[in-house]
Amino acid sequence: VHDTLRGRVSAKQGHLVLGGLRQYLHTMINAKRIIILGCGTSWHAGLVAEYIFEEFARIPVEVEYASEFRYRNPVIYEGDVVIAISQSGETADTLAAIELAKSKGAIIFGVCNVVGSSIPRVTHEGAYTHAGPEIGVASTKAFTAQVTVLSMMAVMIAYRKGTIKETRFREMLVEFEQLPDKIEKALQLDQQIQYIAEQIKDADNALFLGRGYNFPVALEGALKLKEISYIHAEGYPAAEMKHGPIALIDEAMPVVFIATQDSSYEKIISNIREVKARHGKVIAVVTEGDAEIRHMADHVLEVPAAHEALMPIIAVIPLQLLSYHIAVMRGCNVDQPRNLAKSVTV
Ligand code: F1P
Repeated sequence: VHDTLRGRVSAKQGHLVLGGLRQYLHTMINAKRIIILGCGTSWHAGLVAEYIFEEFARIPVEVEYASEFRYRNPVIYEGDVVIAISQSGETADTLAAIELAKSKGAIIFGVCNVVGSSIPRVTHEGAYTHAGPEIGVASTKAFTAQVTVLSMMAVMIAYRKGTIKETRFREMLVEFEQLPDKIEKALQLDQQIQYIAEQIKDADNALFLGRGYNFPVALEGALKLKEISYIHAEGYPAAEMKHGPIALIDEAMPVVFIATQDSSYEKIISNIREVKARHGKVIAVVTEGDAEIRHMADHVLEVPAAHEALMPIIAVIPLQLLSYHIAVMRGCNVDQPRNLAKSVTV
């Protein structure tokens, strides 16, 4: 995906990446709803996809943990489209959820990383993320690649469905094209992130907050910190803070905001104010050149501007690096965290 985006992405090349979509494009375009299934990081990628599919393609989307879906009695209609997301392609819960949906007549589309794994073999069609092997157990580049592929699917379906016009489609292609360079820039934050990691590495808890497209990024940032550094972390939609988590905030609580300039920017600024008023330590991922949050937050991490729908692909990078450095400083094995398996096959 990275290589394809590096070259010129034309509608034709887009078709190549999403070759598997061709046969089921009409099914997707006409779908009454899409059910997205996954576990862990893959579920978070599904949440980002929900936002972009609904906004661009105007198709109702439900996102559910495969581990929950498989054990309840969900309503599945013949012709429902299920998108199953998995890095390993071996997750037992996702496989079981696919079998259940398939038995009720759903069309299953897989988004997997490992070529030839079990999930692509039981789906009707799919797209590989081609992120390369995940060396560590915790998914990182797989998330970036999953969200990229799902976003490309949503934009392409929206265009073919007519819910976005040619100009918007072209604008999005340029946005995709620019992603690799923006990701490179986000990776250059490494030294600054090391410094921040040093300041918060001894925390017992951390909170991650975001709105809109950045809400799933907050969930993913919290999951990465839990998985590899064993710090208890919670991700929340920032607007939910006042419904409970605000009680946790004091000077010992690092609060990571994903506060890039998008349609909820003003709202997230007031959330940052609320945390600062309670002496929380604010680390904010902001858009390059942001002048306002700089004066409020304890630390800011500037990432390049992008369309808000694609911001998760960039904004997650500093959070992955933050977890990585904290884990290393705490002496944790980042590649093989305790109790976690690369493929959860039972
Ligand atoms: C799902 C997952 C990963 C997580 C860990 C355990 O795997 O929850 O997101 O990082 O490796 O499994 P998958 O279905 O995406 O392979």
